Amino acid sequence: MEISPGNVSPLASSATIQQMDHSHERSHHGNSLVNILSRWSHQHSDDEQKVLALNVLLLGNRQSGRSSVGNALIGGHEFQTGACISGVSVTTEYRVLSRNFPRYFRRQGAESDLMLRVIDTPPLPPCPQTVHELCPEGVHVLVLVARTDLPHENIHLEQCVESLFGPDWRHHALLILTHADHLKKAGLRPSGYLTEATDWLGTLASKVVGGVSFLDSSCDWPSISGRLLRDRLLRLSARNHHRALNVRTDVSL
Ligand SMILES: Nc1nc2c(ncn2[C@@H]2O[C@H](COP(=O)(O)OP(=O)(O)OP(=O)(O)O)[C@@H](O)[C@H]2O)c(=O)[nH]1
Ligand SMILES: [Mg+2]
Repeated sequence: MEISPGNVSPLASSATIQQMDHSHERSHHGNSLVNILSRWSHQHSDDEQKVLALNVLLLGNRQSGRSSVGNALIGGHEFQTGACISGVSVTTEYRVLSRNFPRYFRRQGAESDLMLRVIDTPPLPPCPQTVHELCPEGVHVLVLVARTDLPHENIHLEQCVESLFGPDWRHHALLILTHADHLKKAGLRPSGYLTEATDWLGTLASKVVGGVSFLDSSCDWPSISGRLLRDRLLRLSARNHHRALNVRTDVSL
């Protein structure tokens, strides 16, 4: 399911096109058809250059905090979160939410919107065919989500992404460790936590080129940490020249 709560949608731009064509038919001010169409196409291609659209895939185990991270990224509460009941995850189906952040950054000397397409997922393992259907042009950023207070889970996270995307996955990945409030309560610092972390988590943290972020949902992080996360994600994608990773559909996980 895909919802576009952001400010710009494909529907809005096609409506603009129709309106411009229509006003041209009624124009009596001497502008030739060719001039008007050429001006429109320049405007249109300028507009297209000013939007960077990135596919962002959330991956993690049951109750890792994936949907909460998705909410932080889009700066909202549209992804449903909550405790699982009778061992069943709250998120049982893939869900895509798009949000546009107008004039978010500058690119090639011009202001550009950032359009995030965030894909929330059921717990691991992911379904290659579904990921491919939702992102036929590939995934720009992989957001791996794990809990600080349950470090013995998620051991298969790295295996899953490697099988799904091949060895290049690490250049597109960042790791988010949720439930950071538990660290505070235990008197641990994030840096100390990582050096003490279980083998698989320490290894994963050293592999992800996008680095590690700690999140605490007991703070107001959808609005505050969301911005920091988006910045980090954008920097990572820029390092890859906004190239997307293709999904391997010939694997079974
Ligand atoms: N204390 C605390 N609770 C958190 C944090 N992040 C998420 N939670 C809570 O943990 C529960 C699970 O969070 P979700 O974001 O729904 O996790 P999920 O991985 O999407 O869960 P499923 O879809 O059920 O697999 C929810 O009740 C959240 O409110 C955090 O940083 N600290
Ligand atoms: Mg969820």
